[in-house]
Amino acid sequence: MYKKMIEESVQGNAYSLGRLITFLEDEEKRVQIIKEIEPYTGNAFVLGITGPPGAGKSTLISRLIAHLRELGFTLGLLCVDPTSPFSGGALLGDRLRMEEHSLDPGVFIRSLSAQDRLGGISPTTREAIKLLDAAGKDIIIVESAGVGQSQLDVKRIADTVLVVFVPGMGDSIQMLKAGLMEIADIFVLNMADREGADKTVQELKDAASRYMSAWKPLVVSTVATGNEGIAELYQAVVSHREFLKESGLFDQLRRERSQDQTMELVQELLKKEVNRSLEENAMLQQLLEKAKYGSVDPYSAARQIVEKILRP
Ligand SMILES: Nc1nc2c(ncn2[C@@H]2O[C@H](COP(=O)(O)OP(=O)(O)OP(=O)(O)O)[C@@H](O)[C@H]2O)c(=O)[nH]1
Ligand SMILES: [Mg+2]
Repeated sequence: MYKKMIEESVQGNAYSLGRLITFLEDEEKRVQIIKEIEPYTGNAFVLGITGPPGAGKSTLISRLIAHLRELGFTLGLLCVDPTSPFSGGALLGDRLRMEEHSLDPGVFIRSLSAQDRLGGISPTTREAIKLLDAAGKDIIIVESAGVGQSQLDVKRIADTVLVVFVPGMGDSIQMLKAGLMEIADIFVLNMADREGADKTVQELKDAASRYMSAWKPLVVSTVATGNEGIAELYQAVVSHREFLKESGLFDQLRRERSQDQTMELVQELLKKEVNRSLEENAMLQQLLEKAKYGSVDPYSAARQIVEKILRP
């Protein structure tokens, strides 16, 4: 059904690509599109960028895109909206920051709502990456503006994760504690034109040196507004990519990602199935009622319900 649109998208038709991404919001359509698109995927490199609100992620991405275009790469950019009341404003700001790329056919930019996942990685984001990949984009950048757990989820879809910091000691230590330490492949200290940059760089370097893993995060300073440090930042990405390829982690991570996604889908399908059974089956409803009034304890009721659903 979506064959024609997918063919057009694979051949570089941005209009069809945009429509397909819109269809992803609908689960039925998403399933059909993904079945068809899978054979075309697996070539793009996925770069995730996260960090606190206002750290300069969008400005940095805009500069990075300009640099990557000069090197001849085609690009896809997905901005995962924050669900905060500020998202409208942030979006408008992003649009302005990305304006220089809006007429470039080599760059496809799309904002995605993340309402179902609080700024994290929704099924739509995951599959939009696949669509961009199939459409031949060499590098796909995902800007995740969420905070907390949702920031960490970017690791689940990206090959390389950049975490953007700004000068100021308290903040960076807080962020590292919040779990960003585990997901960062590269620490970016943006706004290096601000006071305290040297000190924060040193802290980040100290933190990186304490990593127990084979890859120790690289630390890069940038001034996004002044276009400084962008080539160095890309070089750090290249180093990480080489590390992933040489160590065999690149393929391993991607396989794990497919497995991870499958598990997620299994759980979703089961949940739906359970809800459907509970709605339709009077005996199960009775068990729920019994738990409600205390004639059966919740553990026993839950076990009996699951038993009856799985082995009716
Ligand atoms: N001084 C200075 N200002 C910067 C730098 N980079 C970005 N800014 C400014 O910081 C503000 C926020 O930049 P954004 O790129 O919107 O930050 P962001 O991280 O994408 O913000 P959200 O998407 O809202 O989380 C803008 O006013 C930028 O002009 C920098 O290197 N130095
Ligand atoms: Mg932004």
